[in-house]
Amino acid sequence: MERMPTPFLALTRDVAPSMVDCELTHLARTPIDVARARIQHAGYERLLAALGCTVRRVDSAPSYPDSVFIEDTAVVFDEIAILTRPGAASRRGEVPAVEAALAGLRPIARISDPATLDGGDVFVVGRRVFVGRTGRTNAEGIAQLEELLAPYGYLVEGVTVTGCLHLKSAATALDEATVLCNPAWVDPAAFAPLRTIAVHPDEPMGANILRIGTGLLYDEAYPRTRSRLEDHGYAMQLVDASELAKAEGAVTCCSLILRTLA
Ligand code: CIR
Repeated sequence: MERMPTPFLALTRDVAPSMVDCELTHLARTPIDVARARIQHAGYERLLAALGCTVRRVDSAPSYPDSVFIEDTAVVFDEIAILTRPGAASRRGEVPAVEAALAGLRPIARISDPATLDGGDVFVVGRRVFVGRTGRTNAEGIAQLEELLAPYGYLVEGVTVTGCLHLKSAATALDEATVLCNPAWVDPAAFAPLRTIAVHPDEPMGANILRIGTGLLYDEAYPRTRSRLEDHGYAMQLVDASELAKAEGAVTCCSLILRTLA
């Protein structure tokens, strides 16, 4: 009997043994327990499956410390997958294996020199594509993304971000009408007329939530923000991602979610 396809495909990547040498921009280096990070990552993958994803691991890249953060290497739409040129030079070698994994799933395009763009700087609501202006994504990267997406009717909007690594450290979508954000790092007006919900001020890192269809996956480290979201009627699956957070990663960073197309 033929197995029913799941609504989503999640590409993930193993935690590299070299993760202790990861890039850090806004965080001080603290010891990372790689074995524990692997256990947390496996728990994350189980939740992806529970939220309707077939989880497929891209070939591991032991010598790329940040390769678990696969989100930064591509931006995937139903119509096209765009390979990025990550802002950190140390991460550019992560891209070819992701290209191989995406081949056959979507037509492929790429961001090219001198542009830089990290997938962590991009989120989509409807046909609006919000892109952070950050240390990782430059104006050329935003312009190239705009050009690549224009034929499909997407509107690319640059968003000023201060104080954190990526746009998605500061804001992510909860659904097609609402953005969770940290107003200290991004001006909520950038998303108007969408509704915004602010993180609890004690939880500045709490604006990163992973939306999969109508499901939400969130880091258990932000209980005050979680209760705000629950008060608004949101339910979420919780994961412990504390070791990944020490590498400045969060829940969206560890997967590329593709809608399964008929
Ligand atoms: C980096 O600095 O590139 C990694 N240590 C963390 C990347 C996190 N990725 C993401 O937020 N999309």
